[in-house]
Amino acid sequence: MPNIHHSTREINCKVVYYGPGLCGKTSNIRYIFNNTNPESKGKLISVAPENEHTLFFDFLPIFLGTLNGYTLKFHLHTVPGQIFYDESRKLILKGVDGIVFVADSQIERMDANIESIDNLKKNLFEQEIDVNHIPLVFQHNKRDLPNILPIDEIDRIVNFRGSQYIEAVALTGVGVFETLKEVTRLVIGRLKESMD
Ligand SMILES: Nc1nc2c(ncn2[C@@H]2O[C@H](COP(=O)(O)OP(=O)(O)O)[C@@H](O)[C@H]2O)c(=O)[nH]1
Ligand SMILES: [Mg+2]
Repeated sequence: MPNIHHSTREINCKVVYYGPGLCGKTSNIRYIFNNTNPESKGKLISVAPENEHTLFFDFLPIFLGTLNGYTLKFHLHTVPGQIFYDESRKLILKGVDGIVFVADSQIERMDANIESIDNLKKNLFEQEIDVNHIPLVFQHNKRDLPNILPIDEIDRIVNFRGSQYIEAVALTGVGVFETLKEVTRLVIGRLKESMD
């Protein structure tokens, strides 16, 4: 559930960009950071790991207006994709309100996509979060590359829930704000249900 602070009239929502290593998670966050007004964002923090005990992530707070008189703040996080950073992923997933699964459209990355989906399901299950209920958007990224799967094929492989998907080239920003808009729409929808 989003964190509602009644004293400061602030609602904090957590969105996590999940996916295999090098699929384009950090590129999404960088593009959002570089194309958001200074007054609508906080600092972009990126931390590189030295070992599995160092949390490896990107973190960007953005402000998205108000809801019922409360300031809406979204905290965007990425997880490290590589298999061995599972402890970091578990920590970053704690208290998640919405997920963007970034899939790498390249044919040779399908196994990595599937592995990451299975890992997401496992880690959500461990936190007793229903993978079929949490706000979730799929972003099929790297659509500019030549060696990619047709869109309906990659969607059939990774989109186990038949959720909304967006085609993207995160490097140049294609689909990046569309993805953010869709996940925040879902999270805000859930929030409104809980406030009724
Ligand atoms: N051609 C292409 N390259 C991309 C795209 N998105 C990311 N990349 C590149 O893929 C590499 C990994 O991207 P990054 O955002 O760091 O992936 P992360 O590991 O998921 O955070 C970088 O060299 C990016 O420039 C894309 O849509 N198209
Ligand atoms: Mg990254």
